[in-house]
Amino acid sequence: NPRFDWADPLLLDTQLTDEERMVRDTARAYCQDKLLPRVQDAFRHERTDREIFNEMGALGLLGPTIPEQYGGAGLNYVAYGLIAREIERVDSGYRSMMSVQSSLVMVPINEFGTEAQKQKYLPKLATGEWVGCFGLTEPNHGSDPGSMATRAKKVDGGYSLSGSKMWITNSPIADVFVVWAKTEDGKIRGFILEKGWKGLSAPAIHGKVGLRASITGEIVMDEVFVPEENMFPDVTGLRGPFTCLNSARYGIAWGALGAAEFCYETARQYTLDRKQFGRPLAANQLIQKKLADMLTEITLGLQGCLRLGRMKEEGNAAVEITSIMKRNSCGKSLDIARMARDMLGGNGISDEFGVIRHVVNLEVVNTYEGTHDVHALIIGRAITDIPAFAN
Ligand code: TGC
Ligand code: FAD
Repeated sequence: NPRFDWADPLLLDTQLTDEERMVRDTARAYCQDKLLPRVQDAFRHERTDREIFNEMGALGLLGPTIPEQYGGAGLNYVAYGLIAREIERVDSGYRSMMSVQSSLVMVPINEFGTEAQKQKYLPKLATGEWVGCFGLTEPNHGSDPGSMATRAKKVDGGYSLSGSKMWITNSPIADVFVVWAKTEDGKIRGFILEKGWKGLSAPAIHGKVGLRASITGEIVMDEVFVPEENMFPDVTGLRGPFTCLNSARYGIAWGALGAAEFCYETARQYTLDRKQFGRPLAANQLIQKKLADMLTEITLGLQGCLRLGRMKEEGNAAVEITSIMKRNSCGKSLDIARMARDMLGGNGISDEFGVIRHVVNLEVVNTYEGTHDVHALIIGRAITDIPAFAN
């Protein structure tokens, strides 16, 4: 009789190629050996370790899907997902740092950039010598980025950008800013800005309750001159930023389940070890039901992510499937983290056990890159052909 594996019931591991397993093992070793020991302190003191970009770059974890000729690792989507899962098993903030750099900065430069832009920016982003950020959200326009107020005015030799972006991961430490703005004809265009340019600043946002190991800020642009050669030449409209989001949302779908796995495994061990009423907590039916619910959702979710990764490789993944997976993984992982927090009793409140940190992180992950409800509306539109968020 086949034996049940409580950590991998559908034997996901056996569905991976040798290369994918090797990438996963490399990422896992780095995350467990180098990231895990510093996360509690980083989270407690709201400290982002810039060195992490160099470390990830040295291992090929930045821009994993970008071709090798531009410094990327040239890996497939499943490998990228496995990396996100391992990093987020430690902390969603560290995965944020990686996925913004990889999907939201390197992907658009690779997809929409000129040859000169690719050669200038991608290799240094891949090594972590440069940090990138992605500015779409504004103080007054989050779920509805099509209404953005940031403007790019045509001037001699380029564009003058004015406006502000809000809640931007990595912005206070960024060297490279991928910013989306409307030109005078009302079309959305993408621009690459560099740290130090006149009129550009990126103040940090402090006091976040979640994602404290990942720095977040604004991007403030006061007539920043951007030379013509720093605009993406051919992409217009929301297709530009959404192409980046398709990749990042896919990575988040894997990543959030990595956080859920940590919470489930922690709750399992804790309830096996801790005794109340003279026997392990895990001997109680209520506890076993919670563990069963957690493992069921994680297992089905991971299998869905793997299927989506394979579909992306085959080129037949409709974008709405990414909404299904991002929404499902984030919502379910948040439920699992909250349940695990409860099962740890008072200790669940302590940051020493890691679970409450995942709870507050996952509140953010469930909100950014399209909220849980906005993804429901994207899926609902695809089912009914009626957009519920627009007139
Ligand atoms: P809509 O009419 O739906 O589409 C406008 C144009 O965009 C195209 N499009 C897509 N293209 C590629 N991929 C997709 N997923 C696409 N979705 C739409 C579409 O075909 C159309 O093209 P065209 O040529 O016809 O103009 O636009 P809408 O304004 O009605 O959109 C509504 C909605 C809800 C779908 C959309 O605005 C949305 O997804 N809102 C959520 C916003 C969001 O996700 N923001 C993320 C900001 S970045 C971030 O959070 C980073 S955190 C990272 C970290 O730290 O890890
Ligand atoms: P709103 O759009 O104001 O939504 C508020 C509530 O209303 C939500 O519950 C939403 O689901 C609901 N809602 C909105 N519209 C509808 C509707 N039509 N029907 C029903 N309900 C609706 N953005 C970037 O561009 N780059 C980044 O790097 C980045 N990093 C981030 C890092 C952090 C830590 C955080 C918190 C956010 C980050 N964001 C980033 C922004 C993020 O993408 C937005 O916060 C998110 O898209 C939601 O937008 P909002 O906060 O304006 O909420």
